Amino acid sequence: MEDEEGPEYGKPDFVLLDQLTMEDFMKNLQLRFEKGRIYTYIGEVLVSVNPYQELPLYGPETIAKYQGRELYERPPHLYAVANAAYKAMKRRSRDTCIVISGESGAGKTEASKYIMQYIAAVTNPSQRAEVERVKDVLLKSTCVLEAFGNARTNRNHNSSRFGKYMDINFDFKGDPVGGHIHSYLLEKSRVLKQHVGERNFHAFYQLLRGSDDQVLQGLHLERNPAVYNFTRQGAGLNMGVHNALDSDEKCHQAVMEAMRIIGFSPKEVESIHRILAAILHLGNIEFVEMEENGPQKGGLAVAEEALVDYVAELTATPKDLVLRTLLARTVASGGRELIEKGHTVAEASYARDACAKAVYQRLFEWVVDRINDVMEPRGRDPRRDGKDTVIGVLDIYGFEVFPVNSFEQFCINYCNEKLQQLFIQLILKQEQEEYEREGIAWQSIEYFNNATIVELVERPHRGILAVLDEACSTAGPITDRIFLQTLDTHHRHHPHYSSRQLCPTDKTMEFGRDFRIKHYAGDVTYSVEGFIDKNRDSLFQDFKRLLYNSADPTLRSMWPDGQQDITEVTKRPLTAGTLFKNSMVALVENLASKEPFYVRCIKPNEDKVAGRFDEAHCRHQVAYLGLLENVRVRRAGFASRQPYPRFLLRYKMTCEYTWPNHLLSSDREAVSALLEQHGLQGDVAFGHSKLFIRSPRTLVTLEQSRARLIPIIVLLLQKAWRGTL
Ligand code: AOV
Ligand code: MG
Repeated sequence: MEDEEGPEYGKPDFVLLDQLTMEDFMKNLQLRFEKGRIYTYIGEVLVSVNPYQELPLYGPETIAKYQGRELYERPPHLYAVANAAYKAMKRRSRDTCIVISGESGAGKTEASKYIMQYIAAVTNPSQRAEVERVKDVLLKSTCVLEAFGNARTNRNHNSSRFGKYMDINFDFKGDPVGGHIHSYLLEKSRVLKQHVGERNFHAFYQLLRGSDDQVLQGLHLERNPAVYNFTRQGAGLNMGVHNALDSDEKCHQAVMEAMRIIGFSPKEVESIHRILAAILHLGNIEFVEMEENGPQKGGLAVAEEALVDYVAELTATPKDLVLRTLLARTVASGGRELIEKGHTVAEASYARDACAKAVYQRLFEWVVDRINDVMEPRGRDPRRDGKDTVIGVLDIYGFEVFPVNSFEQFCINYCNEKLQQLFIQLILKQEQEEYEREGIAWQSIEYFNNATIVELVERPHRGILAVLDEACSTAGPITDRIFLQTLDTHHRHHPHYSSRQLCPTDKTMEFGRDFRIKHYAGDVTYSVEGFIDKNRDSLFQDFKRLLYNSADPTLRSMWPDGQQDITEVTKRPLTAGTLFKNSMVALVENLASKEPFYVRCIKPNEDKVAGRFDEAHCRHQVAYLGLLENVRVRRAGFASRQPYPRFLLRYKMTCEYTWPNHLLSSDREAVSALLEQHGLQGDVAFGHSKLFIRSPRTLVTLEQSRARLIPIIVLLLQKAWRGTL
């Protein structure tokens, strides 16, 4: 591999560095980046630096170069990792997963797309129609999900505002036969409000800028996003996405086409557009208090009734009901008696916003479900077809810090802590524990374990999420401020927690508003404003019932819980934080049950500038990602380990003492004899139950030897079978 590129391109694997210091690591990373070599290995882990420019790295000829090869045969590339995960799955019929991590804008989503592109390109050589259909849906789903789940932020013009884990199912031939997407906590507060320089979800601007005049007229929309409260902040901004589809208009066309290919019906697409339009109109509705001695006796009214007409028309619900739902709520007063309680202006505005967020969230989830329906493996019978195997691809929102960070950043950063914890468990900890268990001589390596930060967030009773839940379940006016005080009491001695109350001299935090977590990737100050409300995430039942009664079957299907009568809605639903925590725990369990491959993405500079390598910025990421420790563990350790019987099963034909069966006293002896015959015994260590192989070269040698012999063995077996031997 090194020879193929020459030393002027640096070391393709950090394990090969002559000396392992941060300086050497950074020099190699920078040298390679500047020569357009954005990928480098640490063993099987791929380190990737975002080039912020199109590089000629992803054509069909490159795909062909990696197809079917071993990881170490070619220069480092995402395709090699995709191929390795694919081969490992096929070879051992084991589920694998590719975990892509790195901070916001580091290139995770782009990486996940290249991985999918690779898998699509190398599968289904026989062009089976059903497999082609599944591949089309897999590829096109990204475009649709990005429209509804991505937005321009100050850290990334195409930032994923939801987490995505996608399983691809393969049949025994290794062809994709289906898939499933899990989405995690969409940042729905963005529907209402965006920071300066940011935008709402792409879908809104695509609809406004990309639709025909006639379509817009039907939706009562004006083309200019500055007309709507929800898109006003980002109205002057374009998508700013760095790809060929750099405008909302072009993206709109692409999304429409993708939806058609996936199988959204024209009626469904129309419903989607109507829902988006209804949200925009809803955002412009304002409330006014009527005069005390006027005809309405101090009641509430909407400032512009036409907007209510539009919302009613677009959601296919009765206008008077929409109006009533906006102005009042139904409450059960003792027993089963229902009374209508009028809102104040503040309550009505709050309810309107909660409704807009919820409608968008349900729309997003419905789109995901719809894609899942289409990708559901069809007509599969495990008895006839064997069990499907799976490759999971995880592309989640990256660690992020904004000038003001809220509940959403808290969840996103907690998610990144969980993934870092998984990396530590699988790559740093288990590796060392296994050496110990197997009695392999080993010098232990220090690393920072972020388990304590994960605990701070998710520990039962005292963890931040538990304290928040308690605040949410307390009756009466509990405030965000009181929540903060409780946190302070519980965590005043925690090394990763602080607040202004606990550090009165630290002027970078505000009294009664901020707390700070020292995350593995850096310090983040969170403002508690809105934490309780966002965690509670409640919506008046009246809205649910209204939308459930819509005459539009698509919209109606998004609100099954609208069926319930208000008197039946007694059970407190799980909070947003707890739901998120549960989904993270399940995700990590799922990933840990699969054979993992890692892509560690690095953002080269804060300004999204092509080719600029900001050393300090990159060094910080290398440090917190634990990459140096990763190399150390890898260097002192072994590239591969295999239980003796499995090793023999695969390679016994390469040695006369082990083929077809060995007569030695143990499998371990047999493995030793085999390696000796190949002259490879110097590169391995013998554990109690497993063989540890130091360099990947050894595996390549064995694989090549096996590949040479297989055709001969097949021939011999065929002859024996025909009785001609
Ligand atoms: P992210 O997924 O890691 O951030 P993206 O994958 O969206 O980051 O990458 C951000 C931008 O960097 C893309 O829109 C491209 O312009 C550019 N980019 C990334 N990878 C490449 C590549 N291999 N070649 C060329 N340009 C690239 V976030 O979703 O914000 O965490 O929540
Ligand atoms: Mg992303």
